[in-house]
Amino acid sequence: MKTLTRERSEELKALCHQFRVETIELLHKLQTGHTGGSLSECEILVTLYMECANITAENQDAPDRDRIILSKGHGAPMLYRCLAEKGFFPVEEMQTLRQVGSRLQGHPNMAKTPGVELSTGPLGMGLSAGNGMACANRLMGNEAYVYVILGDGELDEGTIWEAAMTASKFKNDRLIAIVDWNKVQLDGMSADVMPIGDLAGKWRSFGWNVLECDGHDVDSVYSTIETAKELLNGRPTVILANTIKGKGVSFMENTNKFHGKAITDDEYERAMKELEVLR
Ligand SMILES: Cc1ncc(C[n+]2csc(CCOP(=O)(O)OP(=O)(O)O)c2C)c(N)n1
Ligand SMILES: [Mg+2]
Repeated sequence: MKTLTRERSEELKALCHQFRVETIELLHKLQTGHTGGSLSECEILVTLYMECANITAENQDAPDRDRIILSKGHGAPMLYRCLAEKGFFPVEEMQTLRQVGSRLQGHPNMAKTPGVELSTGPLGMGLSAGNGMACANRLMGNEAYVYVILGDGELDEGTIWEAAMTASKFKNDRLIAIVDWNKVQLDGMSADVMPIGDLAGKWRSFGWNVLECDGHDVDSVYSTIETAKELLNGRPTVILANTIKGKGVSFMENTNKFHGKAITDDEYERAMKELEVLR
């Protein structure tokens, strides 16, 4: 099993903490944006972009680059922060988030934003597109990986399961789906909105390899993604990443309340204290 060095692991953890703080600061300042899902996907995106995927601002047009699709497009703030870190655009541009004329819209737009592989926002689209990209890569002889980040609420969309069937039919074993499995969605707990049952068993029955990890532990996320990359057994792989919606700020955790609501001044101060920015 591949592991991060202690030093790199600490660097990634520090980056995650920094991105959490910056995301909350920005969304508070703007009084708009999706906080809960951004905090939830943080370690997944940071580990993927900074460590596992072959994606750089320099290779962004190379046909054999890896691709990351944020299918749960409302998690755009954390995606943009990672893209800025990779040099796709200046980090100062984050301040234009969700403003008219900005390249950084509320949901990712592949026509506007460097590094965005697919426009998303309507849930349920990313796996089908990722599947097509994986098929195209195989036809062209590219040994590139396609990563698709899905929300657990997003799995209620029927299109996900059509794509799941199709990916296994086409034996796309360089297609890796990662479920941000925080068990919460927009208007409640996922189990209440639409009980999905045995999630691992469902994916397995659709012909996928299933791995599980702690989605807030960069070491666990890294090792599991690297394991998924090496499976190459004719099946696509899904990683069920156990996460917490709103991770990092106690009163934002495990609730749908901070799915997309403006952060008040009081909430902001309490959050910054918890994150040890304010004392
Ligand atoms: C097709 C579609 N239906 C409804 C919505 C509205 N919507 C935006 S986010 C969301 C909940 C998503 O929950 P989940 O996938 O679990 O995301 P996370 O918990 O990571 O924020 C919904 C219903 C949408 N964007 N697209
Ligand atoms: Mg969710």
